[in-house]
Amino acid sequence: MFVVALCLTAAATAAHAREFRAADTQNEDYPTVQALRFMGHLISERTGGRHHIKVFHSRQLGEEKETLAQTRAGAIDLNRTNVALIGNVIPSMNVLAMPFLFRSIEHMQKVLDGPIGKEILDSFEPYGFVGLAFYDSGARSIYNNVHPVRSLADIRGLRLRVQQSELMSEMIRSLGAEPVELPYGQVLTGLVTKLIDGAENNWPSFVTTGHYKHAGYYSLTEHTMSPEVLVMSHKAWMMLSAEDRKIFREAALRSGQFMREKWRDLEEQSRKQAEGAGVVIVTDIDRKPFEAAMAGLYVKAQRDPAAAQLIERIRKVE
Ligand code: GTR
Repeated sequence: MFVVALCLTAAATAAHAREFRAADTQNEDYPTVQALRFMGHLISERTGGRHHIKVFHSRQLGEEKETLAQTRAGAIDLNRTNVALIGNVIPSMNVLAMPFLFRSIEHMQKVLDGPIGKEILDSFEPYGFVGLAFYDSGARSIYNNVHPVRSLADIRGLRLRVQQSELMSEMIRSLGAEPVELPYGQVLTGLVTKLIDGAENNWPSFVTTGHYKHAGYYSLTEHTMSPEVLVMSHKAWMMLSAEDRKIFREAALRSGQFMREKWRDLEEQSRKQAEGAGVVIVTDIDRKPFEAAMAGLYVKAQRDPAAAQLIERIRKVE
């Protein structure tokens, strides 16, 4: 009887041992990818080797729009994307990408590390996802290869690549530029072939992709601080025991802390690299007209009472 019970337990454990596939668009050494690996080590360790995470970086599983659809369907287990992409599906994610919402990186971290961040992560299940953690992503700024951008007049008419996100398109359109939605992996070719005049992103993405070699003007517009988010497919989550879910959640949160230090270093290093390569960095920008031009986005977003409330709560965090 005892032997039978033991065998059954072993069989059940083996049946639940799994390799989880994680998608990330960034390159092998990018902080988000390192964080996913770190999380995988923690999980293997804490489950006694039962569970593993295999990280597919550099868009090996596809671009964010597609991998999100696959994660939702359960074909990919874990996915690290920018909130602007998942915002097409989950409205609260678009709130986090709103222009000039966060006053500073510290403000953003306080919101995401606190009760608001937790509530947001806990609200994904109706959409087929489970929210595990936020990762830092700094601020996004506009870069181009035509001329230095200091004012709205300089932006007018530029063809700027944006993520495949309606909100990001609207943001750039409201500044008077022409948004071109392209997947991340096509931006470099877009710059080289002059399909686009520029794009917008944080320092590490601008540099690790090589965009800085083809867009010599980087203007610190810092128009959005859309963070990164790590989600798990609801289907994969349902296969985990209560104990394993706790392990996954804890490992994800620790990976967020681990990532922060790597992020800060890379941000600084990337800026220096761009500067060293001769990129003109425009810092003297009056952001007030930018904010005013984008105000309509708030009017639209606040028509949804849940979004309006979330925006207000975020603004109130000191
Ligand atoms: C990066 C982000 C990626 C991707 C990319 C983009 O900052 O880390 O997940 O969204 O921007 O612009 O496509």
